[in-house]
Amino acid sequence: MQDNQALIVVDVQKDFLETGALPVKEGSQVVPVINRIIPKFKNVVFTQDWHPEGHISFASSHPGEALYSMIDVSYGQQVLWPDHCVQDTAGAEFAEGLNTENGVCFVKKGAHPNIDSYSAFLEADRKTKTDLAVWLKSQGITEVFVCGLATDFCVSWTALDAVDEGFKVYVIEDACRGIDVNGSLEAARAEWKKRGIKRIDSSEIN
Ligand code: VGL
Ligand code: ZN
Repeated sequence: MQDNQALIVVDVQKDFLETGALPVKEGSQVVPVINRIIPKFKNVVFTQDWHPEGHISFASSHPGEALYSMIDVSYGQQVLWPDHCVQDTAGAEFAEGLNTENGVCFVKKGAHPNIDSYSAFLEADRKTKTDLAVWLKSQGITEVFVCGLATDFCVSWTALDAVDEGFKVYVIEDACRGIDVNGSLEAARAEWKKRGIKRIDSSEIN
């Protein structure tokens, strides 16, 4: 790959693997695929979902509301998840075997108690920015390749916000796995198409 291209590895954390608190089907299968493409990039960014206890996105913070149901919050609708990726717990650690050694940038997101953050660029209030776009631009990056967990939430929101930041965006589909609640996977793909995001296979990266 070229120097203007970065890989963004989204939330490949223990809690999103098959045995985790918020299991993504076949989640662990992305690890060898991602490890294979990491060495092809000079710039690799790793993100981590990083919630405080009692986070607004946890169903346990809303007694009487069902897991995976949707509630209205100040910034719109919020899916209620099982407690996951609590800061400094084992579940928030990177998946076993993921090669994070040569990462050049590490982004923790969702740390605000009252705002969720699927995207590595922008929190769910759609106002609070992380430093990621500024950092990528300072490195001369113009194209980003997004992979990780989960396709239809953090990968998709990160990819869409990358378009808004002016990057050319690719989603490496075989290096992602989705959750798929209420048609979220189809909806994400439709949105990518509208916004010019290309879906590619890891074999196309050389
Ligand atoms: C994610 C749901 C809740 C993700 C994070 O990484 O896709 N999904 N928090
Ligand atoms: Zn989360």
